[in-house]
Amino acid sequence: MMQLAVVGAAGLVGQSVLELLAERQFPAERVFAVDGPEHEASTVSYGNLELDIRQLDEFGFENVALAIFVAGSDVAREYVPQARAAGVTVIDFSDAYRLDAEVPLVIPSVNGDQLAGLEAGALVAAPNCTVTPLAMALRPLLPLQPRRLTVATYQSVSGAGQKALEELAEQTTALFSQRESENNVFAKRIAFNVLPQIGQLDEDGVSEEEHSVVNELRRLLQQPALQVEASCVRVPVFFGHAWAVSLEVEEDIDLVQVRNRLLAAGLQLIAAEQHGGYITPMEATGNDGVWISRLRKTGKTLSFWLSADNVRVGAALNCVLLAESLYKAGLFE
Ligand code: 11C
Repeated sequence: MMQLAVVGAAGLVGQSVLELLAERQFPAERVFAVDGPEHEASTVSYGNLELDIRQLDEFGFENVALAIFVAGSDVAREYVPQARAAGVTVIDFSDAYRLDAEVPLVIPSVNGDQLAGLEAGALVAAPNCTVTPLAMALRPLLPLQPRRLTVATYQSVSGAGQKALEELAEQTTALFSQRESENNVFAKRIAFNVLPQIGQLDEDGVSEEEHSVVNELRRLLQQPALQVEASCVRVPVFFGHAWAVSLEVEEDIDLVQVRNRLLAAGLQLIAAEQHGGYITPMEATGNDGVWISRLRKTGKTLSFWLSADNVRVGAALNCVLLAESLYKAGLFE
């Protein structure tokens, strides 16, 4: 039996990680909830228990075998090395280590082989929540020999954290009450609007989120030459991301075979006659599905609509699946 820490436990992803650990009965003897001082909550739910939130700068990592970091890249850069120095195995959901050649970037169902041979004290990076469901949907399509991916994302505000949820709620209420409201998290009003920028733009006008999609996908799919055109957009939706995907491939596309491949990989494939023909972010929220709808082809281009719960499936579940994989590999015995 082992002990584990969730760092960033008070945040949206942290709470979801704790919920999933309890739901899936992760075999931990004890779970510590850890976070920085900026959160007001003093406890957080873990199954039927309320865990006290421990201060990160006072936490003794030597007490745990595994730490799941869901606290952003600044915290990861400062505290992941400290945890590893204490012999702790770390799963980090931030962009601090995702492109580090020394650190595997892993989704178990996509490239779980990258976990082979890891030992206690290892660091594993978990991809961006905009990348994980997309990589899961694309992985079964690799035999078609993808040449070029064009993807537009429709990202809910929960991807930007609790304060972003509050900003959308406040702006929406203010508009109905004919009150002024402020833009703090987002550069422009998000309520009843869409914003075509997530993260800073580089000198070529490409956003951080778009770079994340390109670089992490290439790494996860082991397709370093795949051409990827990503346009990442924030939409006024609280939970659930969506993607409009077009994949140009070398091989002829047989839609029956494609459907079979997607189903065999565990994806939720919606036919035209089911659920009104497509699954929206609202319907994808609160469950573990990676939902593919409106599958169609034009010549050698396969297109579909993808939806998933960004907090649960895009972020927290992959961290918990990684923890389960490492546990099964015997890292904590
Ligand atoms: C969003 N996917 O939806 C982004 C958040 O893990 O690098 C990106 C944070 C990350 O806003």
